[in-house]
Amino acid sequence: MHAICYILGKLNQYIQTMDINSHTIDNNLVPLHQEISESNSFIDVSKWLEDHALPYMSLMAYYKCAIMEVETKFKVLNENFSLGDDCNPIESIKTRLKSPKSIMEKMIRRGYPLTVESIEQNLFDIAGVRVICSFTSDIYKLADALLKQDDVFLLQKKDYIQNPKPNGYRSLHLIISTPIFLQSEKRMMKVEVQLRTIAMDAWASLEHKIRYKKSNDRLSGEDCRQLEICAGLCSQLDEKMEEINTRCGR
Ligand code: 0O2
Repeated sequence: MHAICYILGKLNQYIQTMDINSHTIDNNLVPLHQEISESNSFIDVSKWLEDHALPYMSLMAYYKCAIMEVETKFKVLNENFSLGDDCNPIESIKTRLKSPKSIMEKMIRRGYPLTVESIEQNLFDIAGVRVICSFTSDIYKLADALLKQDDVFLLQKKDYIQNPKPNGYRSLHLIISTPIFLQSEKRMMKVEVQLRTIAMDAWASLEHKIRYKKSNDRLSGEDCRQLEICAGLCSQLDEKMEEINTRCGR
């Protein structure tokens, strides 16, 4: 398993710097093949690459394309809304491709077979687009506008703003399916979209950092309670800002 993670990690590094043309993939594989051969002589590298690495690399490249498509959709909506309201609803957009380590961990945790097909079938959050909005109302306005588009299909919606997680986490999560157009095919790809306000994002980022630092050791009950209180304060901040903004006639 360690070897697979290592190789997938290396593959991901290569994907960051190349386009999805298959000829380019082949050329990029030559130095990669050498590097892996030297450090993992105990596996049949050529066969492994042929059977798993190329399909994995292609799949990750498709997810990268899907991220670009969805990010562009939000940038277009931001421009469009700013024409009407004279105010941009989006503060920033962050994107990420799930790392090979996280993919493997989730596949194992959920007991799915470790194949490329199974990764595509079972994981919905490989491509992630996080949209940080100014106000809570902007989140729903943007989500509605995105879901109205005729090439966006909603697969799953989790509204952690209306129903926050027990620890206080708030965000709107959408799993959508949307097409990418390749040289000779159209491919439907799943993308996880998370929409949050600045306050929700600040809380989630800091909570993630604190929890990550603890890693193997669980947070104490008191620390969990304090984090929940902070989430409540962020929620109040959002409500107040929304109120003021509405009063100011936006
Ligand atoms: P990353 O690197 O941010 O993507 P699972 O994915 O198995 O945990 P599920 O039901 O598929 O569970 O997804 P869920 O809980 O709807 O959303 C998962 C993602 O939402 C997480 O991704 C986080 O980004 C975010 N999230 C959910 N709950 C919390 C929370 O309590 N605190 C923070 N900071 N973020 C949260 P990943 O994969 O954990 O990481």
